[in-house]
Amino acid sequence: MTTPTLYGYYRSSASWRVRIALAWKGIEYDLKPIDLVKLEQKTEEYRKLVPTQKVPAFVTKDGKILSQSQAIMEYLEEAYPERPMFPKGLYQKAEVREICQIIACDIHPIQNLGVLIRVAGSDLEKRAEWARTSITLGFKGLEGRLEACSEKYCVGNSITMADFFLASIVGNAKRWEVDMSEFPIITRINNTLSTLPEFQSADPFHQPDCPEELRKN
Ligand SMILES: N[C@@H](CCC(=O)N[C@@H](CS)C(=O)NCC(=O)O)C(=O)O
Repeated sequence: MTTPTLYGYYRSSASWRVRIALAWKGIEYDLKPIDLVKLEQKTEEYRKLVPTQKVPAFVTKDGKILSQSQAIMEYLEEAYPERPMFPKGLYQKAEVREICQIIACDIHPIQNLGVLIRVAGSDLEKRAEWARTSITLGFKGLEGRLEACSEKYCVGNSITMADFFLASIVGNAKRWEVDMSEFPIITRINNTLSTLPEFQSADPFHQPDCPEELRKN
């Protein structure tokens, strides 16, 4: 048994949600930063480890590797049952997965770095416009869904995995200057989450691989 390892990048929202889960569960881990801007995910060495060449990836305490943030988090849920990330009810559990997938499958992929480069090349303004529009369209559906299932948090009154996905995608929305005034429920839940220590410590600007000039104390 060894200390688990997270391969991630400070600004990657998929890595961010796994960091929140690790903090939530109180799991100690080693961080191996993969600098996406320097294309370290494209090296042969990383490809051998993670054939999809994306972050996050997680090496378990018994040395097994996993990629895909939701798969990693569901593994953590079963391997470390303290502080559950799912509610007990069958329907509520499915709602948590539904919110996670709205974010991970419908919103996140169309605004990630690989897509921005393909649609806009090095034109930073065009990249920002694409990301902003994609997140805005996705948030319309997310806001509508949350109207039905949210209370204090995304699903009811307990923190769940859905909140980890929400906090990280709102981080991207802020980065691309999405007008959040259209999304009062998303904003309210995110404001509550951002006061909690597990969310603060997982924030991109508190990570060791965050450049000095962006780092928060
Ligand atoms: N569905 C994956 C998404 C992984 C993903 O898109 N990661 C991005 C960073 S957030 C990445 O590694 N991008 C590098 C690239 O596209 O070259 C997950 O949830 O883990």
